[in-house]
Amino acid sequence: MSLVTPQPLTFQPPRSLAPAREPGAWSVDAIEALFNLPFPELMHRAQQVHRENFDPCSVEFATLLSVKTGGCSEDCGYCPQAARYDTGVEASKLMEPAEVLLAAQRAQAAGATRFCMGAAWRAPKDRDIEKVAELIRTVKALGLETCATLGMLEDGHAQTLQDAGLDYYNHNLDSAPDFYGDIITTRDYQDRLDTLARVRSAGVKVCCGGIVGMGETRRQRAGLVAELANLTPYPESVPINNLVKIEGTPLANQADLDPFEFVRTIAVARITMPTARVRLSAGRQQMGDAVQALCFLAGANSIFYGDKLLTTGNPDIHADVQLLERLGMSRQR
Ligand code: SAM
Ligand code: DTB
Ligand code: SF4
Repeated sequence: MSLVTPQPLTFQPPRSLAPAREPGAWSVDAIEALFNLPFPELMHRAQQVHRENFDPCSVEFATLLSVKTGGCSEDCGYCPQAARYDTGVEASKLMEPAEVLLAAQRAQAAGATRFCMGAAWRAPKDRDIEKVAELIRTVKALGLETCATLGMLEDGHAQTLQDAGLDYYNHNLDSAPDFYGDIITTRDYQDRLDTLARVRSAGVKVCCGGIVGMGETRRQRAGLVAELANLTPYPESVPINNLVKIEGTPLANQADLDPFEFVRTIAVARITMPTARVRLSAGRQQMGDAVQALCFLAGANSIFYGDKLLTTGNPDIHADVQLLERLGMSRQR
């Protein structure tokens, strides 16, 4: 019989093994080289970086709510909310604070720690910002972390949102600069970078990622990650979405991405943005438990939690809780 009493496993991050990198230091070549690594090698590197910076068994739960749905003037080729595509999504007005409060209370009771409000706007108007600021105050008062995604922001908008208690602003680069124009023509890459700069300078944390599986090449996936990793500083939160194919949009019949390529994208995001929350975002419902588990091994440590994303489905909350239990993982508190 052993005389040694087993100690409970507690997480202690080792001292950093990752070399410090200058801002802007990631070339597309270097990131493509990571993508090209043998899968076990890539996963090993991603796990090393993950463990240096996070408890690898803990996952953040963020709940989404579409506070203003559909009727959007933009032409984003993936989006169910663009008015110009016949997707069956009905346009609605901005929700009232009381409705949002109920949804946020439900999310919190179910275990979410972050609440993200999305609006299908190209860019909010001044009066929209005032109304969303009220929604942010309402959610923040519950003790939840707040996030909003409202489209492009003008000078002053981010500051008003920050004053109301906004913790994060989500605005995605979506794809590599040299693929972007195949997907969206009504606003350009620089517009997005300008909004991200306004968010940063108002002291709101940046949530910025993209979508894979839109027909881009591996090099273009590397190009997207390079843009994200070279933001100075890189985003605190990085949502990696797998395209959800929507009937009526130009990308409705896009071929499926190899799931291992999606996992590789997560791993490369983790290695290049070591302290970011890398969120396994849209596309989980179509993914299966085993691929999701690989994403956690690759360094994903956040999910959208709740039966709905903005307009499309997401795994049932009980299934998510069970998945983490089966993996011996837990939600971040
Ligand atoms: N209208 C605002 C904007 O475009 O910034 C905010 C909401 S928009 C729906 C937020 C993000 O959702 C998009 O940038 C895109 O990355 C993601 N998204 C939208 N439709 C998607 C789809 N079908 N599959 C995967 N991700 C999607
Ligand atoms: C992000 O990167 N993905 C979320 C959130 N940020 C706003 C949105 C996913 C939307 C998927 C399609 C839909 O449900 O309408
Ligand atoms: Fe509009 Fe945003 Fe959808 Fe583009 S992604 S069509 S801006 S709601």
